[in-house]
Amino acid sequence: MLVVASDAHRAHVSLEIHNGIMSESHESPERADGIAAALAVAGHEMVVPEAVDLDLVRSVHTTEYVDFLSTAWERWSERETGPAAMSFMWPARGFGDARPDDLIGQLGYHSFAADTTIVPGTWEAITAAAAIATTAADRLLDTRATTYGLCRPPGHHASTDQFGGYCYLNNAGIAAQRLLDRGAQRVAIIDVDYHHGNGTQSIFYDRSDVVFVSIHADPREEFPWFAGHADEVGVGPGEGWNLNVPLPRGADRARWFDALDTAAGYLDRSEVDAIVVSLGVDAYVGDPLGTFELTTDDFTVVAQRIAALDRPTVVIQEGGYAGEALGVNVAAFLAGC
Ligand code: OKS
Ligand code: ZN
Repeated sequence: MLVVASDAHRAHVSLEIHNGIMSESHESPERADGIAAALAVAGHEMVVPEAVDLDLVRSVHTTEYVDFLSTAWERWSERETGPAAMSFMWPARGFGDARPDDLIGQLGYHSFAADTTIVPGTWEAITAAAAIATTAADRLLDTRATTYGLCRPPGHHASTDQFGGYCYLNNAGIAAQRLLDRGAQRVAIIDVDYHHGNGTQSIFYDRSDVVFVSIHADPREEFPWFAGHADEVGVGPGEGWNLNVPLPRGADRARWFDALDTAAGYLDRSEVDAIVVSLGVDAYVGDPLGTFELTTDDFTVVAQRIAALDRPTVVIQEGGYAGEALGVNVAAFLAGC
């Protein structure tokens, strides 16, 4: 399978507040390097992406947000000495939605969590990840064969104008928009990451041309806590085009595969002509951020079930943090495509 990847992600070494301590993010450069190494061993063809298409990025995100991301580190470094740009206040319930002029206020306005910071290499990495998603979509359309975009940082938590959950630009959303721009009538994004893809959901919530389907840990007991419930079905023209299948923390393999049947059945009925897979592999039994129990071999079966939908498919990397097993699990998934 064609794998689109870049080394540009390495410059992005972010911090997160975890267990009350500021430390290096779980979302590390070793993740993508480990996946690339495992995919090279498996014999996949690797190519670098074309230059990023910022007009495409701006059709998924607001111009204000993209401009903010492109300048945030420089603005931070001119006045702050901390190693990573982040806010310490977010517009929670009861506050207004006016965008502040000040940098710290804008960092709060454009984010939703204390797990995601902006560092010197962030812009380079996130634009490379968006380019990877775009090139993976383009090569799919050129060849009709499934492609994989090794995006890092991930994207499914990023909305039109907010970063968080280690995500800044919504790579899967950018791939889906590219498929639409090149002729697809309706695209499905199936998100199998352990965490709900709140950003992807929100970007396409009022649209019927992108169907979002997600299997994830129930937000009543897991990040991102404020989105991902089963009653979130879309609004306006998007009503009925969003399906969440939340599972309790610790759900076993049988329950997970039942959820996949539900998701796949819904997709098959949705008349989509292309599929984007948001491939988080943090539903793995050994993942430090997950509580599900999928095995390495299960990821091959998941891919086979999605491949049986028989639509042109592009696979975009999201989460997964299980050290050496991360790359092995991604390779297992690609083996089933
Ligand atoms: C605790 C970790 C917060 C969860 C971030 C989830 C990132 C992810 N500091 N999303 O799919 O994998
Ligand atoms: Zn995740």
